[in-house]
Formats: sequence, structure tokens, C-alpha cells
Amino acid sequence: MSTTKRATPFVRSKAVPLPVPGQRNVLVTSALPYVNNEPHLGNIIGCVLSADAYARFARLRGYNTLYVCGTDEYGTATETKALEEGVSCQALCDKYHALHKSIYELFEIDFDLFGRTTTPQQTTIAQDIFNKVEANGFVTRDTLTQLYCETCQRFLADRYVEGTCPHCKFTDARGDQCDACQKLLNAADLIQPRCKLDGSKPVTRETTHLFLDLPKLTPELTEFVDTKSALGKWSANSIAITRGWLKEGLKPRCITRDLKWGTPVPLEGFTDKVFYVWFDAPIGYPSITANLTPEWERWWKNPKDVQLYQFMGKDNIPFHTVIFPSSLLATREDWTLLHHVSTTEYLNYEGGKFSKSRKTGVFGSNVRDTGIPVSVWRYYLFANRPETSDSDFSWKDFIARNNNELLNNLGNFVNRVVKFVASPKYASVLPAFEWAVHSVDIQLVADIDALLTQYLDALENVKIRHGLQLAMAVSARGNQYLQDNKLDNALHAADPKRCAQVLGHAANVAYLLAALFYPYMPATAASIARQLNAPQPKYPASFAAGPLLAAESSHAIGKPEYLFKRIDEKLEGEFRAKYGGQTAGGNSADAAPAVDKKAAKKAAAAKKAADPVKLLEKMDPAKITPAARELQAKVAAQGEKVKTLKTAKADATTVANEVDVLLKFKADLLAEVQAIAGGK
Ligand code: B3M
Ligand code: ZN
Repeated sequence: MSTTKRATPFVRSKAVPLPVPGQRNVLVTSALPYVNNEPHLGNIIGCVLSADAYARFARLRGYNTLYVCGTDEYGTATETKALEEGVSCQALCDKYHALHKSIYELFEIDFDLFGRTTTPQQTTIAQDIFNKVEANGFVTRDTLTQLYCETCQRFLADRYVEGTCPHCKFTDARGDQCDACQKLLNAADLIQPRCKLDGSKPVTRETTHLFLDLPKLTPELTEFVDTKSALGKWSANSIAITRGWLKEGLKPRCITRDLKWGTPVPLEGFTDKVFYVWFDAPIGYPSITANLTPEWERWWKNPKDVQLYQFMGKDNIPFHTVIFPSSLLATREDWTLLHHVSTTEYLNYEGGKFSKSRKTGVFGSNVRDTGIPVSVWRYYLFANRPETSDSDFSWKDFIARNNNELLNNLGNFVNRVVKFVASPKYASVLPAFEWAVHSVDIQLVADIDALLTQYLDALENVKIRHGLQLAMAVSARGNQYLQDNKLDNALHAADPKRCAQVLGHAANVAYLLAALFYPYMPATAASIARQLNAPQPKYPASFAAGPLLAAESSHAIGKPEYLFKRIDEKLEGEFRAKYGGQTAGGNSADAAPAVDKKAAKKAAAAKKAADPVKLLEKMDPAKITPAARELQAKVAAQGEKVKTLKTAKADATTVANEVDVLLKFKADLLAEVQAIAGGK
């Protein structure tokens, strides 16, 4: 069903881009995906695809642009998955790195390099950063008590421990969270803990770890946030989450782990430990660049000339706005620090969650299997990019957007123009014409110019979804122009001069569309340029300034191609049946085992019954005591705090402590509510 050829006339130079002083130099990164899964549509729009649109825009604008990404390969996530699949960590990383790479190739993500974090460059740079941070006095030590399995001879990360939940006594609680009562746990608090790997009973052991002294770095980090968040126009949620962390007060952050699979710590007494992934992973950005060019420091230690744009899901924010900048500041070197952070919320699938195990949702390789061209997928994901709130993938909407927007608007416009020129009366030669002399043409040019200005402004500010709407508006304006001026054989017969004018303006709009859609649908843009037999389009400073194509002399065009094809609405049901989603019989999420459903319902009911906030809401307001009101406010505030910490992926201990405070407030409130009900 593929209609747009992938061959692109927009061939990039193979030379590694480098920043040039005095020019605009843009360094683009997207969050490094873990190597333990196959990415789904939500993952794809959440980082690599969004960054790709911006990087393509920046290149087309003529900025020196470098876009790097790669797989995040160290840490427990990899170890766990390798155990599960019964392979070595290295083999697991190789497998998933290749999988990610092929999916991003399918999606036409134009990285300068899609690398990985398990390279010698990573070790060198991470250890070098650490050594400087340590020499400058920003590393502290602390001794923790952790579970140790004597059979495995290793400290057990929380997720390697199971046991009885201290809160609800569920016997299969995980070390980091209880699936029955949902409470966050510390593995050390489990009753009768057991090692998940061999079932034996772990012992407690003391272990000394290294900490990044965030309290000491707070003043300069605050200054960095104050200046950069305004300058780089950070998204509202990234500012809120970062300020939340600062307000809360930064605590020393543990940067080492008792693991094998990671970058070794180069400090006497700690050489059997590795760096914690979240200290190590962001260093992947410079180290991947170092895998591309020995001149990587020209990008990464050059804040005067380079602006760093980082793309990620919102749960990654504090690691990029707090932890990583702190590590870099503590080196006392002049690093290129975050300029603009672009974050996404979550993409849902048919009103539910993507889930590999439940076979719900579209994953990378499914996209290939559908045979629907990647341009359509890219378009849909950008049009529904969860920029300011969660959004939803639905097959109905997907098909409708293809048929109504891509095919009827953009495809129709370009096809009408090219086909008309290709017809025998013009024999594929766009005639010379007068530019913007007729009042109707002057208006068209002015309207498109205004849209172009807005489009450039939107993309400069990384408003990716809005930029796409504006590109579509240009196409719609083109269609309206063709309709108003009745481009057809009769016009050609009656007034060849006017006909050439209409065609000339329309062809120029089509050519501009190739530039406007290039960041979003590169294959589509390439097809438009090919059909017009024109070189890679650039963004003109102004559309009104003069035509991009033809005018004074005639111009031979290429062969018409169909940009898009109709997708039969009947396929909606078929796709749902195949990839999950709401069917007449109900939501596929309901396909979960009935026992699960029952247990979950029971747990929810029990929770509700004991929820003092709900009880309070049902009460006669006149009876509610000031003490109850006060506790109610405390519960609400503390609930918010816990929510923020969880979204920000604060460490488990911090969250657990705050959850305890919340539970205490709730218990107090429940007692108060019961007292009121009992007629105190
Ligand atoms: N791998 C987490 C994630 O994929 C992590 C991002 C690292 S970015 C340096 O959500
Ligand atoms: Zn529990």
C-alpha cells in the first residue's frame, strides 16, 4: 500500500556537523530508551520522533545541527530483562539496540548517530566527570543497610526482592511496591524477604555509597534554572516539576550501586561498584557524540556558541533539569547546559494503556506489518502529540485523518496541480507567468506569507503540533485558491494567461509545502519536490518576496505520484481486532484474567469504604469540625506532594516517607470523621 517512495532528494552531507562561532548551532537530544522493550507509538512520539521534527526544521533553517540519541544499556532494567530472557546482559543489549535502531530507521528518524551507552567513550567521560566532581568536593559518602543474598553473592536491588507486604500482608509484594495495596516499599521493610533469583533469605549488610552533594550545589543550580527556564522557554510542566524539587530542598543523591553491569566507579574502595544509571545515562549524550567525532567537545563544552535542545517524556524531567546539570556544574568545566526542554505527556491507546503483555497497542514492528506508509504514522503522531496533556490513539481517528486531511487536503492539492501540468496541454512544462499582479494572487501570497511567519515562529518555539496545523492551513489555502479560480480546461481554453498565473502560484505553494512538511513527513516532502522536479526546498524569508519556482522562464516538472491512498473505513474493526481496542464486546483491557478483575474491584471497594476524604464529602457540611477541615487540607496537600514526587521519579525512600506522612494524616482524618459520625 506504500505510495510515497522512500528515496529522497534531500541527501545530507556525510560530514559530521560542527558548530561555527557566530552562527546558530543547535544540539538536539532525545531521551535514551532502555534496552528492555520494543518501543510503541507513545514511546516514539515521546522522544525520538519529536526531536527529529525539530532537528529537521533546524537543518532546513540552515542552523548547524547535531542530533544524537542511543540506547540506555546499563543498570538493573537490563539485568532483570537478561535474567528473564536467559541471556547475558551484552547479548540482551545487542538484540534490543538493533531492534530500536531498525524501528527508528523505519520511522525515518534522521539521527547523526544512534549510539549506545556501553562504549569505552562512556567509561572515559563518565569517570572523568566523576573525578572532577569528587576533586571539587561535591561527593559525599554514606553507609546504608541493604539486603544481600549470600547465595548470589550480591546486594539485591529492590526489584530483586519479594516478600510479605508490611502494610497489607500480601505475600507476593515486590521489593519496591506492593501490587495488592499499591504502597511503595523499601525492600528492607518486607516481612520474610526472599531473593527473587534463587528464593533464599537475604541478610542485611552495610554498604557505603557515594552521593552527589546537591544541597551544596543548590545556589548555582537555582541560578541556572532561573535563567535558562526563561531564556529557553521551558514547558510549563518542566518548570513546575523542577521548581517543586528546588522548593522541597535538594537532598544528597546516591550515584553508585552494588551492581556489575555499569560504568565502574574509579575511586579507591568503591571499585566493585558501578555508577547509578541516572548519573551515568545522561553522560550518554556527550559519549555518543564522542563516538561520532573526536571533536565532541566543540558541541558539549561550548555554551557560548551552542544551544542544547532536549526532548523527553515528562517523567524524565528532573534528571535533565536538576541532576545532570548539577553533575556538570560540579566539574567546574564550561559545559553546554540545557537550553530548551521539550516534554510530552502520555499517549494512550484506544482509551487505555499500551501493553505488550496484553497485546494492546501498536508497537514499532506492527507499523511495518500494517503496510501503511510511515508518513501517515508520523503525521498522525505529530497531529496528536501529547504536548500539553495526554492524548489518545484511535483507529477511527487515524483513518479519518488519513482520508480527510492527508488525502483530501494535502494530497488533493498537490495532485491537482501536478496532474494539470502533466496533461497534454502543457506536456509537463510549467509555463512562465506573472507573479502577484492580479489582486487575487496578491491576497494569496499575503495570506501564505502570514501563515509562513506563524509556522516559523511555532517551530522556533518547538510548538510542533501547532506548526503542523499551520502547514495544513497553507495546503487548505492552496485548495481554496484553486477552487476560487476554477483551474480547469475551460479556463485554459478561455484565458491561457490567467490559467498560467493560477498554475504558477499554485505550483509555488506546492513547493513551499515540501519545505513546510519536511520536518513532519520527509518522504512526502521528497515526493512533492520530485514531482515538481525541484531541488531541496528551503524556508524562504518571505513568500511574498518572489516565486521559488518558474515565473520568468518555463520549468519542466516530473511525473505525478500519489502522495496518499484512501484507507477503507472497514479496516477499523480489523485493526482493532488485531491490535486491541474497544470492540462491540467491550474493552480489550477487560480481557485480563477474571480473578485479577475481581481482586482489583474488591481492593478498590475496600479502599473507598475506608477513604476518609470520600466519607467527609458525603457528610452534612454543617457537622464538619474545623479539625476535620484542617486535616482534609493536610491530606490534599500531602497527596499532591506524593503525586509530584512520583511523577518526578524521586527515590523510593523519599516517596515512601512522604506516603507514610500521607497515611498518618488520612488515619487522623478517618478517626475524626468516625468521631463526628458517632456524634462526638
Ligand atoms: N532510559 C528512562 C526512560 O527511558 C531513561 C532515559 C535516559 S535519558 C538520559 O524513560
Ligand atoms: Zn501491600
